Amino acid sequence: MSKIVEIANAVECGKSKIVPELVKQALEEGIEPIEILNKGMIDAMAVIGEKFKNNEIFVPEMLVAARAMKKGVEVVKPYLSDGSAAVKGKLVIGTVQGDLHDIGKNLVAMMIESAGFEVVDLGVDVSKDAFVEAAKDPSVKLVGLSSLLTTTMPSMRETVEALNALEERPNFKIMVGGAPITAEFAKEIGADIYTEDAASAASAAKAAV
Ligand code: B1M
Repeated sequence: MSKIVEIANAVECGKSKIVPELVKQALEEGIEPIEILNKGMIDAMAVIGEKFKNNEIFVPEMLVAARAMKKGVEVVKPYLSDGSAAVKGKLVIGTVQGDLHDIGKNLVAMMIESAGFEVVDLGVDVSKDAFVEAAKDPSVKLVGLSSLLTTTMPSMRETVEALNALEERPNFKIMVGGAPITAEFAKEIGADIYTEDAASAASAAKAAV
């Protein structure tokens, strides 16, 4: 069995203690860090999502898989930096109100940080007002909103509306993403940038400032 398959299986089974060790071994074998992340961990979470949708697993299993992935990401994180040392600006990021999913948001924050940004992570279930307060800081160049639930898309819309009404709006760009978000939705709600995944979020962030 390849190391990538071993990692994916361990993430799917929620083996938090084993995943970091397997990730270390994969790195020692010379497997590209981005492949470990994409094929070993992100793809495993997609499988988990399908199983949940089909009622093959339930919330506790999703939770343990998520924890296992987080442990693996901690190991691979230092290897994902693109070497951009200079601070390009500040990113404020969070998952919108009502939504507790943070793995994707954390990956986006991590990749943008690796691309040379200072990151202020507001966490999950972030209110419109908290985003607005954070965006008033004149050094903020990007505000990132993540939503994983169709039911929290209205929350993203309201937050973007509030950010668009700010006097400081010319200082920053608004980036949105998450599984149910599309480029059309981003445009409709008045966000500047939509990206599908963490790697393209980092490229778009660099291009935006
Ligand atoms: Co939940 N969940 N979940 N969940 N969960 C989904 C999202 C779901 C699609 C599963 C399914 O039904 N197939 C479904 C949503 C359905 C819908 O809305 N249409 C769902 C549901 C229903 C729920 C609950 C309602 C379940 C319940 O309680 N009955 C509940 C809601 C809780 C809440 O938020 N209020 C819930 C709870 C949970 C857990 C807490 C158990 C756990 C989250 C743990 C955590 O995040 N700490 C969890 C998990 C793990 C998932 C799945 C399985 C995996 C999500 C994930 O981490 N993916 C998910 C199924 C799936 O996505 N296939 C599911 C891996 C991650 C790397 O991808 O987050 O998409 P993703 O991020 C990507 C891109 O989307 C993008 O880049 C990231 C990296 O490449 N991206 C951005 C994300 N944010 C971005 C921001 C950007 C740019 C790009 O710019 C700022």
